[in-house]
Amino acid sequence: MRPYRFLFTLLIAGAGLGTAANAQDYVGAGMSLNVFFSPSGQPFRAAPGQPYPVMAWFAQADTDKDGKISHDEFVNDATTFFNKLDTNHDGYINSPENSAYENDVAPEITRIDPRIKQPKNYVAQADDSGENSDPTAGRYQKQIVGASQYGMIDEPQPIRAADSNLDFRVRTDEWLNATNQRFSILDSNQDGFITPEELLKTPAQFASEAPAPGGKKGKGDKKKRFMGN
Ligand SMILES: [Ca+2]
Ligand SMILES: [Ca+2]
Ligand SMILES: [Ca+2]
Repeated sequence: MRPYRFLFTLLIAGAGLGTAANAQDYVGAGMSLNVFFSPSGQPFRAAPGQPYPVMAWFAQADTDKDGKISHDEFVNDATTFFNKLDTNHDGYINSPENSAYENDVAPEITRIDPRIKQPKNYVAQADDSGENSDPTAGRYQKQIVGASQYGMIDEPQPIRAADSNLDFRVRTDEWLNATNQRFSILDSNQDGFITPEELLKTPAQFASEAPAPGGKKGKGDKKKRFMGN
């Protein structure tokens, strides 16, 4: 898969995502604002005020506990998640299985996190046809939506992003290709391992660490408002 094709897939994968939400919408629906999405799109949630749960994913993937994620460990982690989503075990994530991912496994991706500062001039995500995706020809920045809000890689919908032949289902080899690309992006020094130092902060992680907007109400108020405690 050539890089530009991958990027095109990422762009259209964002279609349909992104409903503005209040922080209250997350409460009681099994969702959390303190959430990290693994590179495969698996959500890791933590209670408000707890450390950002990126290391929960890291610990899960680092099965030999040597403090770094090897390529094999990364692929195994991605494969385990694929098999979890492939509920009928036919080797594909089909449309109903993808819908189950969006609605039940990772409902956070259908909301827009109110804490995340969006680009001032953003262009809407592409529609399902993939046509007219950016009438501004790249002059405006893309909105941060879907899993991109909680992930280290800008992929609004990591399952559909892997659907490189655009037939609305993800085969195991497509998933492996996407997984290998993701590993390459994250292993920034290309030594074959992802170390804690190579982890990138997610937009939600930045937002949760940012000072309160306007600075008038102070940090405590922001925490109260957005973290629900
Ligand atoms: Ca390891
Ligand atoms: Ca299936
Ligand atoms: Ca590395």
